[in-house]
Amino acid sequence: MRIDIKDILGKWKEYTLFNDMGMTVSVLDYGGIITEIMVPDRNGKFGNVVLGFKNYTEYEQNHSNYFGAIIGRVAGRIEDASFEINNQPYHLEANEGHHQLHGGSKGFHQVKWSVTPFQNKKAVGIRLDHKSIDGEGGYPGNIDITVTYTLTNDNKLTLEYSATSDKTTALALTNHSYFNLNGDLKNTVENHHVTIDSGHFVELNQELIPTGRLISVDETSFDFRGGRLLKEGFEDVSVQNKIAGKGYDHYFVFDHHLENNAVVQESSSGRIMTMKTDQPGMVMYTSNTLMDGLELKEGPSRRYLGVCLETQSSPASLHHEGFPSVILPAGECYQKQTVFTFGLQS
Ligand code: FUC
Repeated sequence: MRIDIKDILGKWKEYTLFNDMGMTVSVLDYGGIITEIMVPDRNGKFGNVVLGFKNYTEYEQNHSNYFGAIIGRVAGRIEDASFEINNQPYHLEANEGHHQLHGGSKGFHQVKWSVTPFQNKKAVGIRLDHKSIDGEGGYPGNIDITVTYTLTNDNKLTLEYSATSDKTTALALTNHSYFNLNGDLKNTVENHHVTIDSGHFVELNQELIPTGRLISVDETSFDFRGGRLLKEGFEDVSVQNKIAGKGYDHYFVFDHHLENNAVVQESSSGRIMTMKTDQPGMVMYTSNTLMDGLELKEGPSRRYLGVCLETQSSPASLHHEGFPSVILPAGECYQKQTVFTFGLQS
């Protein structure tokens, strides 16, 4: 195992983690962005399984896709860019209509994190630290945040998030990697077979804001408990698939009935990715609104090119009862982890 460090544009660093199986994970200090993950297909040929820009300047200039980045303070959409804690109102920057998306325009995806690489017998990784100041972007509390990326020889990539705030605040961190198990963007994710341990998802209105209702996945294209191809949702005529731009952009609440919270499989390459987390749910976004023609590492972007599994609590909890809370009480430790394991179909 080892870590390579590359200078990027004279202002950032890219850390590439290598395990003994040949798997690599590359991460920028800017945004904590995962720029590349190389894993083998069933013939032992390595390919990149995440979307990333060809030119690094694009990460700064074109951040509305949040490729691979750490998202915060609150991932997802906050209705009317405001919320209350103990009757105290907080007003945030509205960066999508009158709502806030993914922490606003100066969210954690735009921060240069301070990075400490580490290596021991079992693992190689980096620790990213950032301090967000009380009142920043309208959010209360000085928060110290640490995100750790760890790679082990069983092809597991573990993302750990920890934080503490000196005031009660809202916090929901996630990573916004777009996975494509074909490798090197050979195809869209329409033939990705996905299993999700979830019997309910959050209903969205036309502005993609949660209505406050949880819908049962029974008899819908949102029932991934037995596995299904993503294209079934791309082609489905249901209102919820259409609202999301003909696909998925919804929060799924986990049932904890299955071994993994999610499994993604792609049969032509034979690649499988399993995901396990202690988060209560995730947004699955299938790049329904990804624009054409961005210059990515292996070719131009297009719709449905990646699938994001954004493990997190739900910002809907700020305005409605019955959703996993994003409130972090003062002095308490926020501690979450998500593990992505890469393997091959048997
Ligand atoms: C996801 C979605 C949004 C948005 C963004 C790029 O997290 O929830 O709709 O398009 O990513």
